[in-house]
Amino acid sequence: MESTALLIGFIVMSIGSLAIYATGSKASAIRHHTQIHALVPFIAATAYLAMYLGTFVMDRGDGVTLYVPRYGDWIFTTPLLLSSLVALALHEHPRQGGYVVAIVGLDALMILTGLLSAMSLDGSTRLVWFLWSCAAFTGVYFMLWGPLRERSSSYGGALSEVYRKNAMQLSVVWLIYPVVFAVGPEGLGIISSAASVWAILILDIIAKVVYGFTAGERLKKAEPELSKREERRLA
Ligand code: RET
Repeated sequence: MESTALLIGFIVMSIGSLAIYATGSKASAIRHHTQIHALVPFIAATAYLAMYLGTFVMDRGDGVTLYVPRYGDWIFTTPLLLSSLVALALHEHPRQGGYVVAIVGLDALMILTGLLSAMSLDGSTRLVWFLWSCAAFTGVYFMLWGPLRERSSSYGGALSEVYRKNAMQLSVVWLIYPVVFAVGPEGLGIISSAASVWAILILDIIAKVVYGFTAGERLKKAEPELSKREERRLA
């Protein structure tokens, strides 16, 4: 059951990566987004291959299966997806480093403490790490909808609209991950291990492949405006 889902994950992510790169814009103002959006499913394909082969798939000690490559995937892919949004929000603002470090730092802590929660055998320890991970997650949302949204709005026009739409799509999909985790075997154990693997596969396809395409299409439409701004800045 699980192995079918893992194999599908490997195939969909590999093809998705190539397709996002092939169809994405290579215009200088936005090609970095295409490169990032294509790299994300390639990393996921690697993780799904590892999980399919059983590499770093282990028993927690109480019969619950831990899929460690999943966290290895997320620790690289979620910062990449966020960096693309930060780069968009701060298109022409100098000194973006602080924003990238803050949001990536919070995001990495969210994934690491999520792994600690999944690894914990004791129920209350698991809950504490889960809540701490949610606190970091709240910080990520705060950055996206507070300072970054404000910066992107200061440009107005297509740029701020693409930021708002991409950030909204990402925020809605990402919110479902902790819910699946909480009801899955690593959390409360309400749904089976197989159901949780399938649910995360669907989420991963939406958050990486579908997002890569739709975010890329929105960027393509805004490309003339973004290029014009870039030309003006370089002039
Ligand atoms: C965990 C468990 C603990 C609480 C929280 C979590 C959030 C995970 C998220 C994962 C997103 C992954 C994506 C991958 C695709 O590229 C670690 C499940 C808050 C938000 C979008």
